[in-house]
Amino acid sequence: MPVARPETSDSRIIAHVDMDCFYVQVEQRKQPHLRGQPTAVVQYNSWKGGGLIAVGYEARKDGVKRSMRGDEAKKVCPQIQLVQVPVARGKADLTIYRNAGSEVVSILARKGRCERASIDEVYLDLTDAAETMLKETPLESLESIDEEVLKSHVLGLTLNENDEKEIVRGWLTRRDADHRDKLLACGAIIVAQLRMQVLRETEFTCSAGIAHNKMLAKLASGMNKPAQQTIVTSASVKGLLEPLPIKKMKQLGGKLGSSLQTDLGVNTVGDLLQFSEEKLQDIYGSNTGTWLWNIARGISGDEVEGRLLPKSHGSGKTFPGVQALKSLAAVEKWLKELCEELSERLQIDLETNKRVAHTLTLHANAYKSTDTDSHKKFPSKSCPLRYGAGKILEDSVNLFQAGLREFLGSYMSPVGGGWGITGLSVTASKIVAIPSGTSSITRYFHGQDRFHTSSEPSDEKFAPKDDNLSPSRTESHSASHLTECDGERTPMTHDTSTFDQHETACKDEATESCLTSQHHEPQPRLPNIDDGKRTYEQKRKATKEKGTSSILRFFQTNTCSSSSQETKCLGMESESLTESQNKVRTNSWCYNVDEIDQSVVEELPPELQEELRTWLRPQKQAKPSTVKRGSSIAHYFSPNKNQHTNLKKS
Ligand code: DCP
Repeated sequence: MPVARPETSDSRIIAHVDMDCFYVQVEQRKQPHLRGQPTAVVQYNSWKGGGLIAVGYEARKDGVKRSMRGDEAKKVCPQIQLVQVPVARGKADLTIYRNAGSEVVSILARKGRCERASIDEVYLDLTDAAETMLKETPLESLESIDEEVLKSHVLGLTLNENDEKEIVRGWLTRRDADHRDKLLACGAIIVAQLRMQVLRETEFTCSAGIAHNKMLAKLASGMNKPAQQTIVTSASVKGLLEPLPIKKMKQLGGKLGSSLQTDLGVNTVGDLLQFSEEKLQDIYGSNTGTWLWNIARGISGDEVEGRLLPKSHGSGKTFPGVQALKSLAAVEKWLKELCEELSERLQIDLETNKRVAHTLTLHANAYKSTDTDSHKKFPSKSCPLRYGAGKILEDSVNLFQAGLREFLGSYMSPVGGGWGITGLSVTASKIVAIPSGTSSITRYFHGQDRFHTSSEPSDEKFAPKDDNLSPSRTESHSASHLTECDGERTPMTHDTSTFDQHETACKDEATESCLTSQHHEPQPRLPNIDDGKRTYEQKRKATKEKGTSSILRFFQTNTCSSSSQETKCLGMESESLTESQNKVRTNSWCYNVDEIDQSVVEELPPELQEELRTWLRPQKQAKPSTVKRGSSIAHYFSPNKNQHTNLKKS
């Protein structure tokens, strides 16, 4: 459930920066003749022209929407340019978009703490930069203010059509402004500079919200698009929040929001204001009650995490209609593709960023042809991650089989048909950095020794990748540690989330369904620590000789085949656990939804995204279409800038 975090300061300056029609911009940069043309990016699946996944603003003017397929888009906008996403391994390859996002992040991170929230969204904490600017340059003495700043939308400011910019200038330079508003003004100047820098260096436009916390900044960034920025003053918070449908608030898109609607008759944030904190605490518990009371007043203490890299990696594909996979062989074939892609990305992350992932999760969408229980979902399954495409595949297949058995129930045979898979994804999460040098690996192995020999919580700081030491090879995962994820994404009490709040896989006790893990034959070999140490010593020696790319090589040399003696990463049926194995259960491997990066979800096919988003709260807030004023940036690349088509009037 959501957790209330007190504001560390009510004078923080937080920005949320969101790229405009991102994939379209990436394609337009690649193919400049598309600039200024109505353009959309479509999925690789060409059925009915392919599903639109990004729509440029010129096409939006003509009524093209993301929910359309290419054929429909052509009907409403015959001149539309449809660009197919790049394809690799029979599925969309999002590498260029991911890399383009990284380019932007590297620029935005120059002025303050930066959190990459999705493939095209970033939070910035600009408090220090704004404070410094204010100290150095009193705003009232500013002589020239950049056009881009003057075009800011200041919520709550009454504008006169004729001199909008002068009114904004007046607001920015007010002598009698309170400290918080002055900091916001500095934040607006900094964000405008950053956005212009992004444009100069990457040719991409973006929009931004500037506020005193993440929640408000995020709400504002989509209010005036494309290529504009919106400032949320303290005085405007009430007016901004009150009319907002409760379901549009982050973390209220799911069951908690539904409960507020049905149980309390709360439909807008304003409705929530009628309830006292005590009343909300009585109903939803003290943390969630306080959190609800706070968000209704625009209070949110979530910190911007300093994180420029994705929190997880995922690879997925859908198999709609007749393409549904109906045999284990077909599933394995596709899992191979997905796992190879995932493995490649893990290797790149390891090589480039010296980071390793701990957890592998398999998610699937499935149906039973003789379904009496049509609402039952295929349970997501997780296990410790072992490096190497072969091992990831092996573990994924096992996770799949365990999920399928559970999905079908005991009365149906997994091999007997009668089921179909319409979506598959594999995700690597719980990614941590390895401190440079082999000493980190040493520490890792020490941690792993403890992991296997005591019931104390393991040192999971370093990734378990050695065959003999990998928990995936040696651990059985208890019922309470492999978590079935079904339902709303809800916050947790510890601070690890990519997206402001902190979640567990399962919303509440009622919906939590934790799975018994299952080992398959052959029975597991218990960990042989000596083997592990020996292996490590060999590797250490070898890598020392090989030089500085040791970490990568180390893992690569550990990605060879798995022996038939190997323990599968899936747990055993609980009744088959030995006492010692049960003992290991206390070293939990708990899969948490907050280990999944929203950007990873966005990279999955839409059907899988939809499914996953039932337990990952929605990232995109409502984007009111009342765009009032134009943007010079928006027309930067217009083939005929003189026409100056005002996109916002569309
Ligand atoms: N995306 C996707 N599938 C979806 C939603 C989005 O593949 N169902 C991809 C394409 C988008 C990118 O993610 O370009 C970012 O998504 P946004 O929701 O931020 O939308 P856009 O950036 O396209 O447009 P906007 O300017 O409205 O933010």
